Amino acid sequence: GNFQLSEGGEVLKRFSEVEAVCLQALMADPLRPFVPQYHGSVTKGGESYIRLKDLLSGLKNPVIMDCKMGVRTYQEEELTKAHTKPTLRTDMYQKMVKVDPTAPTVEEHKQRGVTKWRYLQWRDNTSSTATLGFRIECIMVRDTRDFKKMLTPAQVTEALLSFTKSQLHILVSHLLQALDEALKESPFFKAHEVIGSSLLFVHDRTSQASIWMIDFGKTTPSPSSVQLRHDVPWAEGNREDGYLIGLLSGGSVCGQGTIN
Ligand code: 4IP
Ligand code: MN
Repeated sequence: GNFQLSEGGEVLKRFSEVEAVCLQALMADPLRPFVPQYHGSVTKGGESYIRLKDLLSGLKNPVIMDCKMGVRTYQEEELTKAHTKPTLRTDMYQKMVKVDPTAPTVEEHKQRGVTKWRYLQWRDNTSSTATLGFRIECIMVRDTRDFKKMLTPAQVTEALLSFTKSQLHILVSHLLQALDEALKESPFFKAHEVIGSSLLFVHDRTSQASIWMIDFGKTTPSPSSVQLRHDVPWAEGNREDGYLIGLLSGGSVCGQGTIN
Protein backbone atom coordinates (compact mmCIF):
# COMPACT_ATOMS: atom_id res chain seq x y z
CA GLY A 1 0.00 0.00 0.00
CA ASN A 2 0.99 3.60 -0.47
CA PHE A 3 1.33 5.94 2.47
CA GLN A 4 2.61 9.37 1.60
CA LEU A 5 2.61 12.88 2.96
CA SER A 6 3.66 16.02 1.19
CA GLU A 7 5.71 18.68 2.95
CA GLY A 8 7.72 21.66 1.72
CA GLY A 9 8.27 20.48 -1.85
CA GLU A 10 9.01 16.97 -0.65
CA VAL A 11 7.05 13.75 -0.42
CA LEU A 12 7.63 11.42 2.49
CA LYS A 13 7.01 7.79 1.65
CA ARG A 14 6.98 4.88 4.07
CA PHE A 15 10.55 3.59 4.29
CA SER A 16 11.54 0.48 2.37
CA GLU A 17 15.13 -0.71 2.36
CA VAL A 18 14.73 -2.25 -1.10
CA GLU A 19 13.42 1.03 -2.51
CA ALA A 20 16.04 3.19 -0.74
CA VAL A 21 18.87 1.08 -2.19
CA CYS A 22 17.39 1.42 -5.69
CA LEU A 23 16.94 5.19 -5.39
CA GLN A 24 20.50 5.59 -4.15
CA ALA A 25 21.83 3.70 -7.17
CA LEU A 26 19.53 5.53 -9.58
CA MET A 27 20.88 8.92 -8.50
CA ALA A 28 24.15 7.93 -10.21
CA ASP A 29 22.63 6.27 -13.28
CA PRO A 30 21.66 7.49 -16.77
CA LEU A 31 18.06 7.08 -15.60
CA ARG A 32 18.48 9.84 -13.05
CA PRO A 33 16.56 12.48 -15.10
CA PHE A 34 13.54 10.17 -15.01
CA VAL A 35 13.61 9.49 -11.27
CA PRO A 36 12.35 11.89 -8.58
CA GLN A 37 15.25 13.43 -6.70
CA TYR A 38 16.07 11.30 -3.64
CA HIS A 39 17.08 13.06 -0.42
CA GLY A 40 17.78 10.09 1.83
CA SER A 41 15.58 9.06 4.72
CA VAL A 42 14.15 10.66 7.84
CA THR A 43 12.50 9.43 11.04
CA LYS A 44 9.40 11.16 12.38
CA GLY A 45 7.28 10.08 15.31
CA GLY A 46 9.04 6.73 15.35
CA GLU A 47 8.30 6.08 11.64
CA SER A 48 10.96 6.05 8.91
CA TYR A 49 10.38 7.68 5.56
CA ILE A 50 12.06 8.06 2.19
CA ARG A 51 12.39 11.72 1.16
CA LEU A 52 11.58 12.45 -2.48
CA LYS A 53 11.08 15.61 -4.49
CA ASP A 54 7.35 16.32 -4.80
CA LEU A 55 6.73 15.93 -8.52
CA LEU A 56 3.56 18.01 -8.36
CA SER A 57 4.87 21.01 -6.47
CA GLY A 58 4.44 24.20 -8.46
CA LEU A 59 1.83 22.65 -10.75
CA LYS A 60 -1.55 24.33 -10.37
CA ASN A 61 -3.80 22.04 -12.39
CA PRO A 62 -1.87 18.88 -13.06
CA VAL A 63 -3.09 15.84 -14.92
CA ILE A 64 -1.46 12.68 -13.61
CA MET A 65 -1.45 9.13 -14.92
CA ASP A 66 0.11 6.15 -13.15
CA CYS A 67 1.00 3.18 -15.37
CA LYS A 68 2.28 0.07 -13.65
CA MET A 69 4.94 -1.45 -15.88
CA GLY A 70 5.79 -5.04 -16.76
CA VAL A 71 4.05 -8.30 -17.65
CA ARG A 72 3.76 -9.36 -13.98
CA THR A 73 3.49 -7.49 -10.68
CA TYR A 74 4.57 -10.25 -8.30
CA GLN A 75 8.07 -11.39 -7.51
CA GLU A 76 9.08 -14.95 -8.28
CA GLU A 77 9.55 -15.43 -4.51
CA GLU A 78 5.81 -14.87 -4.13
CA LEU A 79 5.14 -17.81 -6.44
CA THR A 80 7.61 -19.98 -4.53
CA LYS A 81 5.96 -19.04 -1.23
CA ALA A 82 2.52 -19.87 -2.63
CA HIS A 83 3.76 -23.36 -3.49
CA THR A 84 5.83 -24.10 -0.40
CA LYS A 85 4.24 -22.30 2.55
CA PRO A 86 1.05 -20.62 1.36
CA THR A 87 -0.36 -17.83 3.53
CA LEU A 88 -4.02 -17.08 2.91
CA ARG A 89 -5.06 -13.44 2.66
CA THR A 90 -8.66 -12.69 3.58
CA ASP A 91 -8.34 -9.04 2.49
CA MET A 92 -7.23 -10.09 -0.99
CA TYR A 93 -10.01 -12.68 -1.22
CA GLN A 94 -12.49 -9.92 -0.37
CA LYS A 95 -11.03 -7.50 -2.96
CA MET A 96 -11.33 -10.30 -5.53
CA VAL A 97 -14.95 -11.12 -4.67
CA LYS A 98 -15.90 -7.46 -4.79
CA VAL A 99 -14.74 -7.22 -8.42
CA ASP A 100 -15.90 -10.67 -9.53
CA PRO A 101 -17.75 -13.01 -7.15
CA THR A 102 -17.12 -15.89 -9.54
CA ALA A 103 -13.33 -15.43 -9.67
CA PRO A 104 -12.34 -17.52 -6.62
CA THR A 105 -12.35 -21.30 -6.95
CA VAL A 106 -14.68 -23.46 -4.84
CA GLU A 107 -11.79 -24.13 -2.48
CA GLU A 108 -10.86 -20.45 -2.19
CA HIS A 109 -14.49 -19.64 -1.36
CA LYS A 110 -14.41 -22.30 1.34
CA GLN A 111 -11.15 -20.91 2.80
CA ARG A 112 -12.29 -17.32 2.35
CA GLY A 113 -8.69 -16.59 1.43
CA VAL A 114 -6.21 -16.53 -1.48
CA THR A 115 -2.42 -16.32 -1.59
CA LYS A 116 -0.88 -12.98 -2.49
CA TRP A 117 0.56 -14.57 -5.64
CA ARG A 118 -2.88 -15.80 -6.71
CA TYR A 119 -4.41 -12.35 -6.15
CA LEU A 120 -1.66 -10.44 -7.96
CA GLN A 121 -1.66 -12.92 -10.84
CA TRP A 122 -5.43 -12.60 -11.15
CA ARG A 123 -5.05 -8.80 -11.21
CA ASP A 124 -2.40 -9.12 -13.94
CA ASN A 125 -4.55 -11.47 -16.03
CA THR A 126 -7.73 -9.44 -15.71
CA SER A 127 -5.97 -6.20 -16.66
CA SER A 128 -3.70 -5.32 -19.59
CA THR A 129 -0.56 -6.21 -17.57
CA ALA A 130 -0.17 -9.78 -18.82
CA THR A 131 -0.91 -8.92 -22.46
CA LEU A 132 0.35 -5.36 -23.04
CA GLY A 133 3.06 -5.29 -20.37
CA PHE A 134 1.53 -2.36 -18.50
CA ARG A 135 -1.72 -1.21 -16.97
CA ILE A 136 -3.20 2.12 -16.09
CA GLU A 137 -3.52 2.28 -12.30
CA CYS A 138 -5.14 5.69 -12.17
CA ILE A 139 -5.65 9.00 -13.90
CA MET A 140 -6.11 12.04 -11.70
CA VAL A 141 -7.19 15.42 -12.90
CA ARG A 142 -6.91 18.39 -10.60
CA ASP A 143 -8.77 21.32 -12.07
CA THR A 144 -9.28 24.43 -10.01
CA ARG A 145 -10.11 26.71 -12.94
CA ASP A 146 -13.30 28.75 -12.86
CA PHE A 147 -15.23 27.66 -15.95
CA LYS A 148 -17.96 30.18 -15.26
CA LYS A 149 -15.62 32.99 -16.21
CA MET A 150 -14.35 31.56 -19.47
CA LEU A 151 -15.41 34.15 -22.02
CA THR A 152 -12.96 34.55 -24.90
CA PRO A 153 -12.54 32.02 -27.73
CA ALA A 154 -8.93 31.61 -26.68
CA GLN A 155 -9.92 30.62 -23.16
CA VAL A 156 -12.53 28.18 -24.39
CA THR A 157 -10.21 26.70 -27.00
CA GLU A 158 -7.53 26.19 -24.39
CA ALA A 159 -10.00 24.48 -22.07
CA LEU A 160 -11.25 22.23 -24.85
CA LEU A 161 -7.74 21.29 -25.91
CA SER A 162 -6.78 20.56 -22.33
CA PHE A 163 -9.75 18.21 -22.21
CA THR A 164 -8.91 16.36 -25.39
CA LYS A 165 -5.15 16.75 -24.70
CA SER A 166 -4.75 16.63 -28.46
CA GLN A 167 -1.20 17.99 -28.67
CA LEU A 168 0.15 16.08 -25.73
CA HIS A 169 0.47 12.63 -27.20
CA ILE A 170 3.30 13.92 -29.40
CA LEU A 171 5.20 15.22 -26.39
CA VAL A 172 4.58 12.02 -24.49
CA SER A 173 5.92 9.89 -27.32
CA HIS A 174 9.08 12.04 -27.41
CA LEU A 175 9.51 11.52 -23.68
CA LEU A 176 8.97 7.78 -24.02
CA GLN A 177 11.62 7.75 -26.73
CA ALA A 178 14.08 9.56 -24.45
CA LEU A 179 13.30 7.16 -21.61
CA ASP A 180 13.77 4.19 -23.93
CA GLU A 181 17.24 5.50 -24.84
CA ALA A 182 18.19 6.08 -21.19
CA LEU A 183 17.02 2.55 -20.30
CA LYS A 184 19.30 1.11 -22.99
CA GLU A 185 22.27 3.00 -21.50
CA SER A 186 21.42 2.17 -17.89
CA PRO A 187 23.62 -0.22 -15.87
CA PHE A 188 20.89 -0.18 -13.20
CA PHE A 189 18.24 -1.40 -15.65
CA LYS A 190 20.55 -4.14 -16.98
CA ALA A 191 21.10 -5.48 -13.49
CA HIS A 192 17.62 -5.22 -11.95
CA GLU A 193 14.34 -7.07 -12.09
CA VAL A 194 11.81 -4.23 -12.10
CA ILE A 195 8.53 -5.44 -10.60
CA GLY A 196 5.51 -3.31 -9.64
CA SER A 197 7.20 -0.07 -10.64
CA SER A 198 5.17 2.69 -12.26
CA LEU A 199 5.67 5.36 -14.86
CA LEU A 200 4.06 8.56 -13.71
CA PHE A 201 2.98 10.90 -16.50
CA VAL A 202 2.49 14.48 -15.38
CA HIS A 203 1.42 17.53 -17.32
CA ASP A 204 -0.02 20.89 -16.52
CA ARG A 205 -2.04 21.50 -19.70
CA THR A 206 0.85 23.56 -21.05
CA SER A 207 3.66 22.32 -23.21
CA GLN A 208 5.29 20.99 -20.06
CA ALA A 209 5.01 17.25 -19.68
CA SER A 210 7.21 14.79 -17.84
CA ILE A 211 7.61 11.09 -17.19
CA TRP A 212 8.90 9.68 -13.91
CA MET A 213 9.90 6.21 -12.83
CA ILE A 214 8.54 5.54 -9.34
CA ASP A 215 7.89 2.75 -6.80
CA PHE A 216 10.91 0.50 -6.45
CA GLY A 217 9.74 -1.54 -3.45
CA LYS A 218 9.88 -4.78 -5.45
CA THR A 219 12.83 -3.93 -7.72
CA THR A 220 15.76 -6.21 -6.89
CA PRO A 221 19.18 -7.02 -8.33
CA SER A 222 18.92 -9.95 -10.72
CA PRO A 223 21.07 -12.99 -9.90
CA SER A 224 24.54 -12.48 -11.35
CA SER A 225 24.06 -15.56 -13.53
CA VAL A 226 21.02 -14.01 -15.24
CA GLN A 227 21.27 -11.31 -17.90
CA LEU A 228 17.86 -9.64 -18.14
CA ARG A 229 16.48 -8.48 -21.49
CA HIS A 230 13.22 -6.90 -20.32
CA ASP A 231 11.64 -7.45 -23.75
CA VAL A 232 10.83 -11.17 -23.70
CA PRO A 233 7.97 -13.05 -22.04
CA TRP A 234 8.30 -14.24 -18.48
CA ALA A 235 8.69 -17.93 -17.70
CA GLU A 236 9.22 -19.17 -14.17
CA GLY A 237 12.89 -18.87 -13.30
CA ASN A 238 13.92 -16.50 -16.11
CA ARG A 239 13.21 -13.44 -13.92
CA GLU A 240 12.11 -11.36 -16.90
CA ASP A 241 9.82 -8.44 -16.06
CA GLY A 242 8.63 -7.42 -19.54
CA TYR A 243 9.28 -3.75 -18.79
CA LEU A 244 10.21 -2.94 -22.39
CA ILE A 245 7.21 -4.86 -23.71
CA GLY A 246 5.08 -2.38 -21.78
CA LEU A 247 7.05 0.62 -22.98
CA LEU A 248 6.74 -0.52 -26.59
CA SER A 249 3.02 -1.20 -26.50
CA GLY A 250 2.45 2.00 -24.51
CA GLY A 251 4.32 3.92 -27.19
CA SER A 252 2.18 2.50 -29.96
CA VAL A 253 -1.04 2.98 -27.99
CA CYS A 254 0.03 6.64 -27.82
CA GLY A 255 -0.52 6.64 -31.58
CA GLN A 256 3.02 7.40 -32.62
CA GLY A 257 4.69 4.03 -32.56
CA THR A 258 8.07 5.73 -32.55
CA ILE A 259 9.60 3.62 -29.79
CA ASN A 260 11.94 0.93 -31.03
C1 4IP B 1 -2.29 -4.20 -4.02
O1 4IP B 1 -3.38 -4.69 -4.77
C2 4IP B 1 -1.18 -3.73 -4.96
O2 4IP B 1 -0.83 -4.79 -5.84
C3 4IP B 1 0.05 -3.32 -4.16
O3 4IP B 1 1.08 -2.95 -5.05
C4 4IP B 1 0.55 -4.48 -3.30
O4 4IP B 1 1.66 -4.02 -2.55
C5 4IP B 1 -0.54 -4.92 -2.35
O5 4IP B 1 -0.07 -6.03 -1.61
C6 4IP B 1 -1.80 -5.32 -3.10
O6 4IP B 1 -2.81 -5.61 -2.14
P1 4IP B 1 -4.51 -3.68 -5.41
O7 4IP B 1 -3.81 -2.59 -6.12
O8 4IP B 1 -5.30 -4.58 -6.30
O9 4IP B 1 -5.31 -3.18 -4.23
P2 4IP B 1 1.49 -1.38 -5.22
O10 4IP B 1 1.95 -0.94 -3.86
O11 4IP B 1 2.57 -1.42 -6.23
O12 4IP B 1 0.24 -0.70 -5.68
P3 4IP B 1 3.11 -4.67 -2.60
O13 4IP B 1 4.01 -3.57 -2.99
O14 4IP B 1 3.34 -5.16 -1.22
O15 4IP B 1 3.07 -5.81 -3.59
P4 4IP B 1 0.00 -5.95 0.00
O16 4IP B 1 0.66 -7.24 0.42
O17 4IP B 1 0.80 -4.72 0.34
O18 4IP B 1 -1.46 -5.87 0.44
MN1 MN C 1 2.48 2.13 -7.66
